[in-house]
Amino acid sequence: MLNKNLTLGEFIIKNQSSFKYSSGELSSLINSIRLAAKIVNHEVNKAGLVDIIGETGDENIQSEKQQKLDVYANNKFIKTLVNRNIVCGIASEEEENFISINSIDKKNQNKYIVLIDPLDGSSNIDVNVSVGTIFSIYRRKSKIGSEVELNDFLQFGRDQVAAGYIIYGTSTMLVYTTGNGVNGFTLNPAIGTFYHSHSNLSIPKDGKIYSINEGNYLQFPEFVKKYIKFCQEEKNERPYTSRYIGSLVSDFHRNMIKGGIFLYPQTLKNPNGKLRLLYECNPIAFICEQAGGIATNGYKNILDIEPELLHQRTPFYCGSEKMVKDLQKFI
Ligand code: P6P
Repeated sequence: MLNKNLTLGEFIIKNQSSFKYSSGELSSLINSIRLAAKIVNHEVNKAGLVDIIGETGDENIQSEKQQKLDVYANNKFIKTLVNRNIVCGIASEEEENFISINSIDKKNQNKYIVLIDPLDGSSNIDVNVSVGTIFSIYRRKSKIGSEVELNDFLQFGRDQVAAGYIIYGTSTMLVYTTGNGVNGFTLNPAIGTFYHSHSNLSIPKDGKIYSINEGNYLQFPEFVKKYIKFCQEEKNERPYTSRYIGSLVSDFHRNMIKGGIFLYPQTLKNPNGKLRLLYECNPIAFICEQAGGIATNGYKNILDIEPELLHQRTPFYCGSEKMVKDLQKFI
């Protein structure tokens, strides 16, 4: 039963017994992400007013132009997580290598690592379109107290203990799962509190929205071209509609609420796909599956892809079960 007066903090306490690991640490983890989300939200919302929009002139390791808010968000999430003394390692889209907290605090006994895309969809910042933060949480595999290792980050998506996103949209929402369903919390900016607004989110089994950048059509694999034509065929009793915001969190969130499929195939420019496995596709896939949807690279469930590189990319198809299965029929 949804209680919209329940705050995120109260929800975590109420449900921490369902988290199979030490509840206190998870609560601290989600609470530190909540704090960072409020700080970043404040900057995103006023970005138009101060000189924080625009490019820093630097490039991140993806050789994408870094927007100032990207850098700001990255620094805030890392600082909040380090200061709260909760995790032993952090990996970020904006950082070439992972950050070992152990090297900062030798007594670090923390068990969790976080992978994060601090500001996804950043190319939309200057045009005032929704952007988001995506996070993925694992328990470390290496010995507690030792230096965190690359293998702590290269874990199967299926082994995530929690994952979520913040969407800085018409309202700011934090959506996350710890493996017991998906819940959404909406920020009341007047008092800076997230309230439980969406209980046990589930993706409709079918839908009519397909989200893809059709500008790359000529480069798509044949099965994707066939699926797009299937969606556009006259005979459909309810015509499909194409919706593409160009911000993964926003496109996925809409599809989760209304039903739909998001597609980012490989292209000539990105032969392995554009989206990153560890801090974009795996967390979204975990949420998608928890909400009753499917997330695949076309051939394999995203959560079962063995990671080899911190910033590796993958083709990504996710959303309503029937729509993803319809797509796979064309493979
Ligand atoms: P394109 C944003 O840069 C992003 O990483 C995702 O949020 C989004 O889904 C995708 O890239 C958009 O890419 O090539 O269609 O602009």
